[in-house]
Amino acid sequence: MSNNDLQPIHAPPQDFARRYLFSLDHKWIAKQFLVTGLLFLALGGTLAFMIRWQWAFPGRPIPFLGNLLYPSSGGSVTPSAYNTIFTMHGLIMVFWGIPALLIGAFGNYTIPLMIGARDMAFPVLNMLSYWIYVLSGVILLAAFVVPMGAAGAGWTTYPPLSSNVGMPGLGQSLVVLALFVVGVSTIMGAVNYITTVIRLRAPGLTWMRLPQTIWGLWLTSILNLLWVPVLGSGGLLLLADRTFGTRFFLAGAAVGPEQGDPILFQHLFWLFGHPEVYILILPVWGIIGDLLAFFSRKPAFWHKGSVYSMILVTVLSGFVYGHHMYVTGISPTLGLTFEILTLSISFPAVILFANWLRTIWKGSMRLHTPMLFSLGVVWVFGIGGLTGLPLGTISTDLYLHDTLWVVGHFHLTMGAASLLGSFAGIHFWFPKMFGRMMDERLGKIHFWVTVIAITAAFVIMMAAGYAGQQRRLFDPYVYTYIQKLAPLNKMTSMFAFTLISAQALFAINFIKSIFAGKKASENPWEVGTLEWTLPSPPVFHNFDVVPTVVRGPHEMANPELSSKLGRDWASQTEVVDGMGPAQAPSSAA
Ligand code: HEM
Ligand SMILES: [Cu+2]
Repeated sequence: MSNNDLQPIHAPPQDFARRYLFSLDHKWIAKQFLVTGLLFLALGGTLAFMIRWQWAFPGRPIPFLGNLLYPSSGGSVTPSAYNTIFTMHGLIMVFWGIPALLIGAFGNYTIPLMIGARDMAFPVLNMLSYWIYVLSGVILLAAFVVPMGAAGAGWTTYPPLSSNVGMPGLGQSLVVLALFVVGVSTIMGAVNYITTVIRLRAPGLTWMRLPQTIWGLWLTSILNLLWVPVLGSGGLLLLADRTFGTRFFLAGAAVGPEQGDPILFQHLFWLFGHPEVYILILPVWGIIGDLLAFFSRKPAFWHKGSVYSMILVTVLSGFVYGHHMYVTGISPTLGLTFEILTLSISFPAVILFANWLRTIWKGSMRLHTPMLFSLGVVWVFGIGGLTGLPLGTISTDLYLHDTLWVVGHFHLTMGAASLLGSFAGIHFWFPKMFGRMMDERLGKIHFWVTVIAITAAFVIMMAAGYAGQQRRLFDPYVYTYIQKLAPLNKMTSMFAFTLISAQALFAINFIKSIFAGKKASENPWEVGTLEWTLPSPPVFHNFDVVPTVVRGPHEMANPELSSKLGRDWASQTEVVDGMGPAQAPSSAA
């Protein structure tokens, strides 16, 4: 039974609801995730603006939004409102913004097209995963309008602060419920992605012929499947504490004889929480692993080594979470074990990094916007990765824990890298998604302003952290030792304001190009992966005939092939006389 039979061609739907709302087409669902994710990023960015305003001009009314949101305090933020701002900023960025882009949009769009499939293995599950994501977003937003406001216990939601004692009111419960529901959507997506890559690869598309983009997304889906349920279980127990008066995470005299344990929640949170940082970066590693090769016009250096490194990081990511808990009174032996495991995870990361540098080395680079953003990821991830070492090491972490060094570090490795990686992916696949090109000039201006401002904003933040400034402080300047850091904080905020406002350039470019961008050809970037063998945009059922793959994803600059084809790239399906592998293998081993 060939793949052609395995995946019958469905006729495109006719009615509006099936076509635009409850579509089963992975390409449309990808666009739904893309637009919804961008809106949540905009909300997360607005909250970041408010944080940085408060640190630059403590107590001064927030421009544009202050009077609307905080009329009772004359438009300026109150201490409890500030707790809600950074908590919801972190949660929205990590659970509703970035994953919708990297996993929801790119996963949905690229997986079937890059493996030669007509759709996901479970189209209905796919459609439902988007609408359950939307439902979780509605529950989350509802928390902003209930009495006493939304969650305010930090994105880590640690009890007892996140219990009824620390955060009375419905808001915190709604946010924990929203986290549980977005987790359900994530697991649905993971099941779909994992099955599709295993079952629907085109004939000849062996595992090592898969583009790194697909490896990144596939491994991320495995992490989601393994670790999101752990967060879900912690959330349910916390909801039980808040709603039914159980005491899973409550301890102390007031609790009575049945003592719970707040530290237990931290274990459950970080068992998920550390793999989560790789869930947000593996798709980016995959995307830039391909794009750096495509735009350097060279094969990806040691492709196999990069794939094995991503696999090793995926495995190790579940064994290092204790580095978030060095200051919880963890036993020295356990602490040291987590320290060694944490530092060892840098080896595969360094191999990946070295492979990226070797790929671009002596490449004939085409500095189109997707390439610039990919190079931006290499840059911010390089700095971010290095600054993680003193946090993985117990002795230095005891000093740096909960300072702005931590905040700066994860914004570079998780925030900036996933943001720049998302822009690289959007600029790269936009022509295939919408049949038009994005504006390169606007794209380049957006890139340079963003990469300079994001580096400055987060590196300077680390300097404030090194000087001892703690995170999550409503007014840091109540502490005399932080008062001298006020100018530094003001400067950081100026860079953050520049960064946030520069995203308007992207919004203009994105919307304008959808309707008025230059028409895109089938393969504007001249690369060999399967999606670029299709029209821009592809037909509803993707492939008229499921292709047969005869080579890897990065066939570039092969002199023999170039002389035969008269160009420096070959597609994964192109059989070239006299060039191996001539014969197409019977099935996808
Ligand atoms: C637009 C750029 C951004 C700026 C200027 C920014 C700024 C900040 C600042 C200043 C804080 C510290 C708040 C405090 O400790 O009181 C913070 C916290 C946080 N940010 Fe961002 N951020 C940005 C983008 C992102 C992105 C893209 C992500 C995620 C992928 C992210 C995730 C987080 C998380 C998880 C926290 C911790 C919240 C907590 O302490 O509970 N941020 N952000
Ligand atoms: Cu970690």
